[in-house]
Amino acid sequence: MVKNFPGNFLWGSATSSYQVEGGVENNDWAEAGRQGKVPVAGRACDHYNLYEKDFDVVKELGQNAHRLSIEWSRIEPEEGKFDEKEIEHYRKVLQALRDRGIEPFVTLWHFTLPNWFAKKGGFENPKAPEIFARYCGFVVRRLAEGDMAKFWITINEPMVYASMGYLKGKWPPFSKNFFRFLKVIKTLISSHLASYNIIKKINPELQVGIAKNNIDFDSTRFNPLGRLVQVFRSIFWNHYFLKKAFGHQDFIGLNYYFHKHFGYKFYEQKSDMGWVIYPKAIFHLLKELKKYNLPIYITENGLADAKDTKREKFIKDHLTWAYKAMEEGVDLRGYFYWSLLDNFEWADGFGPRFGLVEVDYKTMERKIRPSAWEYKKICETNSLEI
Ligand code: IFM
Repeated sequence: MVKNFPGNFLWGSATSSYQVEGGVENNDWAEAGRQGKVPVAGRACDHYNLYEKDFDVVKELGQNAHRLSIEWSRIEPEEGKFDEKEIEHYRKVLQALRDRGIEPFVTLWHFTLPNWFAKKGGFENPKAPEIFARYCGFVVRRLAEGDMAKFWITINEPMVYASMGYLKGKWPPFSKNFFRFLKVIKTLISSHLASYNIIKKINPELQVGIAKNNIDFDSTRFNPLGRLVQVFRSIFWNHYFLKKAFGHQDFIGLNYYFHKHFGYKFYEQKSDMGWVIYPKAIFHLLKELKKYNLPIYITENGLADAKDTKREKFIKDHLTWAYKAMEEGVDLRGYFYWSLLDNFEWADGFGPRFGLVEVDYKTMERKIRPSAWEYKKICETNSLEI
């Protein structure tokens, strides 16, 4: 059976600056790395220098869109001082995508804080929304001109950031404090609102959204307590931020990785990181997002699979369920596999292999994995044969 996607559907893959660029020294992750609290990204994939070659690969793989992020600590290395040289770098990066006919999705903030901002309390600082919006305004004013980039994501996975950094204590600033966690969520919401307003003021035509990591909180229908708990979890984790941002989003970016069942359930399929593989969840989550009445892009979906034995089926199964959601009225407009390249997986370092493209971190050589050629067939034919 062939499933044909709409003609203008966007097919791509995603990365983020600190995870792939290399040479980033001036942010909180690099600092925590120097202190031995987290692994060090160091040269990462050297994408800062090799981006043209990497975009040749994106093109070769038949993708018509690409999601990347801007490293705030490069653009604003000191408070209020903006580095034109780095803006020029990202202008070239976006131009390189345009030259290849690839639509950029630009994330303004993907987890890493410039050191000066971290020292000021980061997103706990009540002035953070103003500070963040000033940075976003600067970048967008410089980079959105002449149709260079139409799609902008202000914040990547706010709940994951708040939870890993302020509740679980695994990421900078390594706090385990529920009140700080709530405070950061609140400030991230205000930061999104402030940056949305500034971007729309610069150019109302630009499409601005958030990349939201939503979890499929499941339970059997025979467990009323389980169901209730899962509904509350979903209201808080999946919808609180989106509801607060209501009226200040032109699209929703869905990052899907997690399905959580209330109580024990055996799952046969897991990724190299032990994450359950449960493609139907993407259908549940997309259907849940329908009520916002906004276009949706799957801005991340992927797995760590070093041997590349599960990735092809993973992509096809998730797309099959995403397609079903579209058949049921969900306005889904694009899919970005995470990730284009193997990269720095935060506290897990370089172990997990998420890439469509394998990276040899010693030689920086790239090798396209077999599953990427299968994904290419989908991207190029704009259809999925199952
Ligand atoms: O690598 C991360 C990315 O930075 C944010 N979303 C989830 C990915 C896999 O853990």
